Amino acid sequence: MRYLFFLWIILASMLLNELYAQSENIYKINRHESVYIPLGKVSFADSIVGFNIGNPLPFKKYSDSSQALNAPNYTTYDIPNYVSLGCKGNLTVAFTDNGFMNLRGNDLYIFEVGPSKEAAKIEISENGDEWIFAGNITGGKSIIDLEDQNISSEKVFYFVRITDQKKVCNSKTAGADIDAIGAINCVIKITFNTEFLFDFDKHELKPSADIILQQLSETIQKVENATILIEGHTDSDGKGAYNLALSQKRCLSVEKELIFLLGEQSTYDYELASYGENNPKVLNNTEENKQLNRRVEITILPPQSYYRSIKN
Ligand SMILES: [Ca+2]
Ligand SMILES: [Ca+2]
Ligand SMILES: [Ca+2]
Repeated sequence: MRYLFFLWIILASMLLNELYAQSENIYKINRHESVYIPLGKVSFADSIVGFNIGNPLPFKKYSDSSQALNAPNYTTYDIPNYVSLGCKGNLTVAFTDNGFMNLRGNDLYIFEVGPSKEAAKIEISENGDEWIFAGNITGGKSIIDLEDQNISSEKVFYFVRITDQKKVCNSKTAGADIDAIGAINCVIKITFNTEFLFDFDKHELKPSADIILQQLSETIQKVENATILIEGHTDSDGKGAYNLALSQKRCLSVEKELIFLLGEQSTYDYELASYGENNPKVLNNTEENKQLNRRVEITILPPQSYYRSIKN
């Protein structure tokens, strides 16, 4: 019986730890609801690319587009911690210290605030030029799952465009009211040419790799809990099986060094994927292209505990 009691204490404290870890990154939507953004404050839009204010206009005090950046800070309707787009207006934002992907579950959360929920169209882009329809927010639904539009789960997106759908045009905050734009499936993806990390045909990190991985570990430490995905690729020179083994060993070397730099006790999950020459970025037909294909890709994404906690 006593053992059962202790077991219960251990389980309860594990549960509390898990809840505590999550509470850091919970953002209020309204008085009763909140949304969990797994990688926290890095996940929000960082800069304004363009703002075409709609017509009729909102009152001037509600038309500062920079209010849509960073973590949500809406308090009340009267305090303009948000931007009103105006009727049919559109706002384009960039993510500069993170991107987002179509991974499991919901991918974006649009913090549309105020008394009326105004419909808006959401589009996304990798480069700010080519746009893909990502869904609509309407009637209090502010969540976007890119899976609904069959959007590739390989691509990283860095831009969001929000266009008001002319639902509420006559209030002092005409158009959709945007407090913040958050990436639920936030990622930080960095690609290294293998030459910076390894000598030709070797899998031991070269001394000059230290500073690169040190900087990488500082970037990783901006988020408390995350999965670190390490993917290794080679060009097509040499035998396929040999290249696969080489990229595997290189991934292990990077993982080992990151564990050393971040500390064995840290809360990061590691995932390794080695492709050898099987997943080239470009055709292996020139020396320059081969160099582009020899790469290690590091993706920081939400922790495995988050994906275990969501249903779909
Ligand atoms: Ca950001
Ligand atoms: Ca998704
Ligand atoms: Ca805001």
